[in-house]
Amino acid sequence: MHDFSTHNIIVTGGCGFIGSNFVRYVVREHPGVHVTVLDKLTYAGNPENIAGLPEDRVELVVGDICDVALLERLVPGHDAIVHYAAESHNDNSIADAELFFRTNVEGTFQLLEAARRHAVRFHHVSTDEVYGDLALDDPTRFTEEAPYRPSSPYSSTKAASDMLVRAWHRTYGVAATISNCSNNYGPYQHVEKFIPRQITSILTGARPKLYGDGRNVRDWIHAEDHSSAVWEILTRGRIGETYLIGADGERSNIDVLRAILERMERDADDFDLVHDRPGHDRRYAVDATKLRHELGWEPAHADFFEGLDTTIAWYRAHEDWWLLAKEAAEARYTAAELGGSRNQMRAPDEGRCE
Ligand code: NAD
Ligand code: TDX
Repeated sequence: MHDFSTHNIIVTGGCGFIGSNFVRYVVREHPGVHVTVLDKLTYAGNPENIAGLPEDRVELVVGDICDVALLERLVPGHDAIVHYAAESHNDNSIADAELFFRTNVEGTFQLLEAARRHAVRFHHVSTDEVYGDLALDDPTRFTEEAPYRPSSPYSSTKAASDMLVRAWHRTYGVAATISNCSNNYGPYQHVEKFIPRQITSILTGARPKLYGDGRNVRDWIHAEDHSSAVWEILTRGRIGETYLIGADGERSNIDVLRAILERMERDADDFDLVHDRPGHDRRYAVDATKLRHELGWEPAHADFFEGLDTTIAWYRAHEDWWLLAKEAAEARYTAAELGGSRNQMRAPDEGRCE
């Protein structure tokens, strides 16, 4: 049972990868809740992601979180805002950071102001990237007390948005919580991101591209487990607190890529090493003890390879969902190559995989 009313919630970014997973999760698991999705439908937002959900449970409002007049009309009458909307891709932020600043910082500011004016509960969805990175041999993991040390334009705007949420809670008493989650995977993820990019490259006959030496480590969690964790924090988390979300899923990029290649019956070396991402974070690792102990949360998709199998199967079966987006995403990568040669193949002597 939750101790405050969550009958009528706004989910920003509910047509994106993780936000739409949360909308589907709430509709499936919490029958009394109505969801208003506020989404600008950028290149990353797709109404298909929430298609087929009951009309009396989910309403889509197409709009910008920076639109104050829209927020003034929309927010009254809702119990909570669950804030997923963001520009979310590191590579895009390196090519052009301006929209990241506007949506991630200004957009969060406008939502906080609306939450303050109308005394609405606010949950802010953020990332473990605000803590910077760890060395491969560092025995520690990120905790809620780790210092903020963002590396990329994307993660610096997410860090700024977290700071706003903390200040709006302390200064104005906004009933806010924050979650910082590790790398998500699963169906409906945009094809610009690592796992779906590699799967769809293989499906379209292109060679996967691995940045740098491929030894960077990400801590993977299935998007379904992120959704269940956000629900627990929204309904039972302590106001003013931050919770890290992670499922002990540390893996190197090259191991993940080789697992994909093996499952798709391709040779283990059937990929290209390409120039590294500027400022590329080496390793993320999340310690989710607080969430597990305080709220009793546990991931349901603890087997990464099982999750990878169903994710590959989903992309195989949904080419109509991703093909146009794939062409556009690869065109963006090619344009970025012209600017920074980030994705150009390295000369053979520049680095090899072990
Ligand atoms: P996504 O890019 O797939 O989706 C973002 C959604 O936000 C899209 O539907 C887009 O249309 C919408 N949007 C963008 N700008 C908007 C604006 N100005 N107004 C209204 N809507 C707007 O992103 P995602 O991967 O689903 O990430 C969702 C959230 O989770 C982000 O806040 C991200 O920082 C956070 N997060 C992501 C990960 C991950 O692994 N992808 C991990 C931790 C946290
Ligand atoms: O083609 C690629 N080749 C490659 O080696 C791509 C797209 C990525 N990579 C590497 C870079 C990273 O080390 O794979 C790793 C994962 O890359 P992304 O999918 O771009 O994710 P990342 O930069 O780790 O950020 C993600 O997790 C944290 C999300 O995009 C963020 O929104 C989230 O906050």
